[in-house]
Amino acid sequence: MSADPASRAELIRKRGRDIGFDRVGFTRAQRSDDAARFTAWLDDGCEADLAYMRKTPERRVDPRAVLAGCRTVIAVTVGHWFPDAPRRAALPAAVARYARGRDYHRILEGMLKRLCRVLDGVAELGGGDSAGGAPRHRWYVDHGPVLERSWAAAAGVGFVGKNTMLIDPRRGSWSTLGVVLTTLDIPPDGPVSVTCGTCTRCIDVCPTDAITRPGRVDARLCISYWTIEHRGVIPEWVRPAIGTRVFGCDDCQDCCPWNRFAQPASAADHRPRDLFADADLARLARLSHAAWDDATRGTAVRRVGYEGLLRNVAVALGNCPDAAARPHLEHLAQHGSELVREHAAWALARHR
Ligand code: B12
Ligand code: SF4
Ligand code: SF4
Repeated sequence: MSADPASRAELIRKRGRDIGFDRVGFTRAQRSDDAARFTAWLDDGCEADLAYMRKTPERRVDPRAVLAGCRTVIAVTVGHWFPDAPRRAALPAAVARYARGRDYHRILEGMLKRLCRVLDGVAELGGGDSAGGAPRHRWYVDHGPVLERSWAAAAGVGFVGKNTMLIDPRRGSWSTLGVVLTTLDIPPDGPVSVTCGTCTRCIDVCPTDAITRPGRVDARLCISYWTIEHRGVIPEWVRPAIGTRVFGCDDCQDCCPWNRFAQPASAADHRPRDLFADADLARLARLSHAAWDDATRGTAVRRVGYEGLLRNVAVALGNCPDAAARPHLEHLAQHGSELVREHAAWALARHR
C-alpha cells in the first residue's frame, strides 16, 4: 500500500465496507456550508427543549473546533430497513423502523471503533497527519456536537431531502449515520448531484406540518420529538395527530419515492424484534416494568423510559377507534404513574 492519497482513500473505503458500512465518504474539515441554516433554525426555536442543540453551536458547525488539527470528516451510513412482516396485532401500533432492532448507537459504535483502527493502520503505512505525528480521530453517532447530515451530504454519501433526511440515491433514507473526525488528510468526495426535484410528498403528508419549509423540520411540531425526546405531559393539541405511533414517526420517509430502492439491512443486529415490528397496543399496555426492562434492553426504544412508553401507548389507545382499546385504557388509568394515568384519562374521555 502506497502513501498515495487516492489509493489511501480507496483502501479506507474498502475496509469500511468490509466492516459493514453501506457508504463511506470523505470531505474536508472546514466550517460547514450549512452553518447559517443551522443558526437560523436555532434562532427560530426549532430545537424545542433539546438544550444540547444550543450548547456550543460554534463546535457543531466546525469540526476543527471539536478536534484540533482535524483535516477530514469521514461520513458513514448503515441501513436498517427490513421488509414488513405480516401483522397479527389485535390493536396495531407503529414503532419507527430505526428503533425496531438493536440500538443503532451500539451497532455503529463497534463499527466506528474498527474504522478508527483501520485509520491507524493506514497512517502506519505512510498516510499523512498534518503534523507528521500519530493521527488522532474522534467518532460520533448522534451524541456529538456534529451536523451529521450536513457532513454526510458534503461527503457524497447521499443528499438532504426536503424532509431533511439524508437520502442515498441507491438505497433511500432508511439508514443511520456516523462520522469520524480525523487529522488524516484524505482526498474529498464530491456531493451527489441528485435532488428531490418537484416532489413535495413529505411536506404534504406530515401529520403536523412539521416540515415548515423544504429542508427544515421544527421539532416543536414533530411527532418524533414528542414521542421520543419529550419528557412529561404531551400537550393535548398534538395528541390526536400522534395516531397510533408509540415511538417516533416514519411518515415523511414512508411516502418518499427514493425509498422504493430500500434494501434489507446488512447488519443482522438491525433485525426487528417482534414486540416492535408487530407492535400491539394491547400487549404494550400490559407490560410490567420488569417485562419492559427485558424487552427494551439494548434497543433505542428504551430512551423514552417505561413511563414514557406507557404514556405514548395511552395516547395511541385514545386515537384507536376500536372499542377493544377501552379495557386496556381502564387498566392504564389505574397505573402507579400519574403521567400515565393522566394520558389514559384523556384517552378514555375520547372513547366516551
Ligand atoms: C435533533 C435531532 C432530531 C430532532 C430534530 C430533527 C431535525 N430535522 O433537525 C427530532 C427529535 C425531531 C428528530 C427526529 C428524527 N430523527 Co433525528 N436527529 C437529531 C440530531 C441529534 C441533530 C439534527 C440537527 O442537527 N438538526 C438541526 C437541523 C438544522 O439540521 P438538519 O435537519 O440535520 O439539517 C442540516 C443539513 O441537513 C442541511 N440541510 C438541510 N436542508 C438542506 C438542503 C440543502 C439543499 C442542503 C445543501 C443542505 C440542507 O442544513 C442543516 C443545518 O446544518 C441528529 C444527529 C446529529 N448529531 O446530527 C439526529 C438524526 C438527524 N436523526 C435521525 C433520525 C433517524 C430521526 C428520525 C427519522 C427518527 C424517527 N423515525 O422518528 C426523525 C426524522 C424527523 C426528520 N424528518 O428530521 C438520523 C437521520 C438519518 C438520516 N438518514 O438522515 C440522525 C442523523 C441520527 C443518526 N446518527 O443517524 N431528530
Ligand atoms: S417525523 Fe413525522 S411529524 Fe416529524 S417531520 Fe416527519 S412526518 Fe412530520
Ligand atoms: S418525499 Fe419527495 S420531497 Fe420529500 S424527501 Fe422524498 S423526494 Fe424529497
